[in-house]
Formats: sequence, C-alpha cells, structure tokens
Amino acid sequence: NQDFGIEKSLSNLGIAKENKGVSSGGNYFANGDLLESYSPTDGKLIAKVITANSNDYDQVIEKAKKAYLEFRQIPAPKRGELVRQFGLKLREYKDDLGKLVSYEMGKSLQEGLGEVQEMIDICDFAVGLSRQLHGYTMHSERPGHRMYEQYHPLGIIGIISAFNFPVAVWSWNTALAWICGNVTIWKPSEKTPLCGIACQNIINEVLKENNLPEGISTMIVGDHQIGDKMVNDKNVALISFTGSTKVGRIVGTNVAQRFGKSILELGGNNAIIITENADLDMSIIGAVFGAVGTAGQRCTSTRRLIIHENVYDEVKNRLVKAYGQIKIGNPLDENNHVGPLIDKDAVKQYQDSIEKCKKEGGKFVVEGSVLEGENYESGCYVKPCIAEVQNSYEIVQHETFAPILYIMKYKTLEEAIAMQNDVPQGLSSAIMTTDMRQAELFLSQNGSDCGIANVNIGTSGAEIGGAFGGEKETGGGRESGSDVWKYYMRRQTNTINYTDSLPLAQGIKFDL
Ligand code: UN1
Repeated sequence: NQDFGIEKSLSNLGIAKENKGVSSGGNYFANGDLLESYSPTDGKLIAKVITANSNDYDQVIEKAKKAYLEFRQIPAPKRGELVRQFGLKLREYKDDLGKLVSYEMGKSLQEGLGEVQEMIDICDFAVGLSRQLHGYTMHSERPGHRMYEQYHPLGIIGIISAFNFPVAVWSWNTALAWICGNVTIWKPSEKTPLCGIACQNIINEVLKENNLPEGISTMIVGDHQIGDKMVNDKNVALISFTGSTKVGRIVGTNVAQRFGKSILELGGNNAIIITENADLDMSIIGAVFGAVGTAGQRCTSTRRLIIHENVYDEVKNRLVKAYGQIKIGNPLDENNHVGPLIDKDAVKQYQDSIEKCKKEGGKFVVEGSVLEGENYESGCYVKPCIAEVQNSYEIVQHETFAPILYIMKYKTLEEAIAMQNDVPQGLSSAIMTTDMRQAELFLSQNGSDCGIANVNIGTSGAEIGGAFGGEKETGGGRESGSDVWKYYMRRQTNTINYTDSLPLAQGIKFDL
C-alpha cells in the first residue's frame, strides 16, 4: 500500500483533514452536514468537508451579485489576464491536482494529468477569445442608420458538474464565463468535493494577487437540495449541468420554467462502426481505450461496436486478446490501465447491467466480475467485459457508467448507421474506414446524428477547441471551444440613426 505522494499533494493543494465546503474569494465557511470523501482506489477516508446549508447559499449569491457589478466593468482583455494567470497557476499545480483527481475519482494518473491539461488549454483558448467576442455589423435598410450587434455578460453562471471529470468541466465553463464578464458559482459533485476545493484554492490565489472582488469564483459543496435551490434561483442566469439524463430532464425543465438558460451535457451511448475497410490495428486500440479508459465512466466512453460481418470474428478475437492484457489496479501506479469505479453504487449498477444483459440474451465473450483480494480492498474494481448483443436490447439502449462493451454485427453501412443512431442519446460517434465514400456518408446529413462524429479515431478524448456536446437525450448543450462562448452572453442588436429625420422600417409612413 504505497502512498504515491498523495499526502504531500493534498497539503500542497491546501486540503486539510476537515474542510469547509463553501468558498468565496478565499473566505471559507459552511454550516451544513458533514461529507466524507473516500478514495475508490484504496477505500480510505481522504478528508471531510462541511457542506453548505441554505443560508450559506444565500450568502454566496449575495457575494456573487456584488462581484458581478464590479467584474462586468473590467474590459474583456483584462478579464482574460485573470484567466491567463489562472492557467499559469494550473501549470504549477498540475502534478498535484492530477494526482488528486486520480486518487479521489479513480481515473489513471495519466488521465488525471490529461484533465488538468484540458484546464490549461481552455485557459489559453479563453485568453485569446477575450480580445474577440465579435458580433456582426449589418447594413440598415434606412439611410443614415448603422446596425450592429454586441454581446454582454449574463450575470451569475451556475455550474453543476459530475464526478467523472471533477475539474475539467468546471474549467471549460468558468474560463469562458469569466472572459465574458460573468461570475460563477460551482457545485462540484458530492463524490469529488476535494477536487472542487483544490481548484477553488488555486483561483483564490489569483483573485487575491490581483485584488479582485470575492465572488467572481465561488464554490459550494452541497447535496441535491442546494443544487435544486440554484436551479430554481432567478439570480442564476445560466445553469450548466453535467450529469445523467434523468436529472438533466428535471434541471432543464425547472430552468426553462423560469426562462433561465441552460447548457445540458447528459448521457451518451457512443458507438464505433468498424467497417470491412478499417485499419484493424487502429480500430482495436481506439475501441479498447474508448471502452475501458476511465473505467468506462466518460460520457464519451465507447459503449457499442458495430462491426461489419466480414471482419466481425477477427475483431472479436483481437478484442478478447487485448482485454486479456489489461492491467487493473491502483490508478496512481502507471503500470495499470484501468482503475476502480467511483463507488459501490456504481459497482452494483455494473453488476445489474450484466445480469440484465444476460437475461435479454447477451452472450459474454469476456466475462465481467468484481475483483477481490489484495489491492482491491475498496471493492470498487471491476473487470472490463464484452457482450454480443442486439442493439434493440433495453440494456443496450441505456447508458451504464461502467466498462461494459456491447458488440454487434452489420451487413450494409446504411444498416450500421441506422443502428448507431437508434438509441435515445446522441453524444459521440466514430467510423473506422479507409474508404472515403464511407467516411463522407457517415459525416453527411444521412449519417451520424451525434454532436461529435469522428473518422479513424475513437469516441472519447475530444479536444477543447471544438464545441463539445450532443443531441437528443444528451441535452443539446455545447461547451468549451468554437463559438460556445456565445451561450454565456446575451446578444443585443443596436440600430443607430445619425440623421435628423426618423424614417420607419418597412417603409411605413406615420406623419403627424
Ligand atoms: C465527460 O465525460 O463528461 O472527450 C467529458 C472526452 C473528454 C471529455 C469528456 N475530453 O472524452
């Protein structure tokens, strides 16, 4: 039972054995229940956090409102400077934060570090954007008139994030929200509260060094009641929610009721189509990483392989062989490929899904099981497994956040695309082919119906430069790159008359 330097990283990140889970500009308080964070890697208690109660929430809102009035006056490129400095600090803390992500959430150290890299990258992206935020100008139909549009900040942005990307998802939202002139309130997952506190400690340093108002970045650790309060609070202009479709449906409906804005990043059920023209070496690596990486707990994890009948047996045999080589164990040990699931509830869901799959007729070519014994004391380690199924099985239509890969056969590409699309979710998708016609059909309006469609790479591991999100029950939201910043601003159309007469639009005459 090695320590892997985790105690030192916790101390570098300012995590105590007992923490207050509400932060506003370096001022920590909280008066709610106690939450304990256990590591799924070794089952040990990492630290305790006092959560927010309703009164704490109200205080945070007041701080945020006050900070907003000041922050929106600061020119966007100066707000970019705050984000630039935050990116520099993240580089300093990358090793410690990556390690904490790995220890508290259970993903491999490489992936933990990769997540912090995504944070650094979105900061760089946002800094550049802070000198842009363009609107269009257009020609007025009236003489002596000018028309243009501009973007203003929205106000308070609420970010509710999930355990599986405990730090990066916050940064995609917050880096953009800040350069746009908003202030943010973050409710990290209750399963990874320490990652939240660590990030907040880092941004607190930057705010302090720049003498910027408390309340530009606040964080509250709390349960779903605090989440509900935020979702239903008119003070919060936009809610960015990452989580299950089930909860997202409630969040989306409640925010819409009060005419707030929302960005929803919900479940995925991502497939790779492996055609008869695919490079099979690449296909196997893409499929295996997509299915077992992060122990199958990414929204973009590969859940289904739709394989051409001519290469089906070969792909199946190679997958079975590859799965035989996967090392499961402590994710801080770089020799391991797969770490634990987040907690025992997740293990139960994994087991239930396997049972359901078998009942529906699924045939397991790699059996799943919960690992026991030395190094698996936390009870959260499971074996990645593979089942031959029909796409129509209820369990296959459903997202299970675990390393269960479903494989199925197809004859024609049209049939494969129909299968790929025939699930309620629409996040990520991929085709493996060396045939340009197949690739283009897959990317066309007759192809994948997902927010992300890739050729010759897997379904997970999207870069921050593109818009990230999906269609259908994935919720329709987009985060991070491209022109996603527009979600965090309100658009205003301005028409200016610089003449001494008042012609009406549409040629309407109105003489007094
Ligand atoms: C998520 O699983 O919520 O594309 C986000 C990827 C990562 C982000 C996943 N860049 O796999």
